[in-house]
Amino acid sequence: MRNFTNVNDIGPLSEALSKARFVKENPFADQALGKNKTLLMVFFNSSLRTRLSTQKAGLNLGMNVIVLDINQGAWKLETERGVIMDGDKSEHILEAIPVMGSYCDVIGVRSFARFENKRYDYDEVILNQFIQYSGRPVFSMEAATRHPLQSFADLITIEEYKKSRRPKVVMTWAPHPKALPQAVPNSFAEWMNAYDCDFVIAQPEGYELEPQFVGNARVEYDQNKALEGADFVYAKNWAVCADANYGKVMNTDRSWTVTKEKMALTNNAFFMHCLPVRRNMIVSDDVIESPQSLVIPEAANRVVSAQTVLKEILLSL
Ligand code: AN0
Ligand code: CP
Repeated sequence: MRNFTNVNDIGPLSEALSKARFVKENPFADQALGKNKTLLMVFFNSSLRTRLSTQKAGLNLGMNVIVLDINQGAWKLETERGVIMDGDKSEHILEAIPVMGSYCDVIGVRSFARFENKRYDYDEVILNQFIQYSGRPVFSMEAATRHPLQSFADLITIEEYKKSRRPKVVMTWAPHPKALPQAVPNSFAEWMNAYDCDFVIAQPEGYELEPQFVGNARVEYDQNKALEGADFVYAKNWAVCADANYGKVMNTDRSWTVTKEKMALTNNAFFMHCLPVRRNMIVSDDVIESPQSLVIPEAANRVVSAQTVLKEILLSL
């Protein structure tokens, strides 16, 4: 594997899961693999988990790790070609990317949807520029349309906790005051479609995701009905995806918050969320604090997904 941007890059999920199990049980088995190899992590947006877990994954593999926060101390980057740069941007991304590539062996990039232009976001312009111009393997640390390291960690967690061969997994939209990208729900849907489970997406009218991500999921507009018999409840907010109101918040209906009453409709489901989460908007205190809440082990598995992916990339160098 050279680049890791979506579910197809990792190969068959059963094999990816057994590689992840090995990494989890033997975190320091591959210390020699990363010796004298440098991982550069580039952040255009904030992060807690991705930053720490990916750094830890690189260290476990014996890599040197450097981190750049573009918006804190780096030059402001122009990303459009052909622009007369007489504004506040001091450097063009077309020089910055190959320069960054010259300082490392592998690059991770976090670059969220900007919600200015749907085509620009859904074409993954920034991530693809890194792939095209860095000369290095590139992996996504959440790009405009997907968050594959998160989805892989989610899958590892579901595999670890599932009680039946083919669990019912319900991804439910939940309210949030600010517009959030579709990357996490798109990506989770993409991975669940590739996995053997009964996958349902619960959402209000107007919050449809792009068909390429919905895949074979059952879309349900009645959250209570969707939750019936669920084994896993995966909550997430996302902003409107449709062209007309792209990136807008059209609904903050708190009846979609995941509460104890909602969880009572399920098959004693586990609760999942990628974090960060706003309590009592997305999920009530009692649900996220309950024994059924997997948010902490789910976040811990981010080291495992990142290390499994980095290991595959290092093996391909
Ligand atoms: C981001 C999102 O929803 O995509 C990152 C989640 C991992 N969340 C926020 O910006 C709050
Ligand atoms: N889940 C996740 O990616 O968290 P951060 O935004 O803190 O990295």
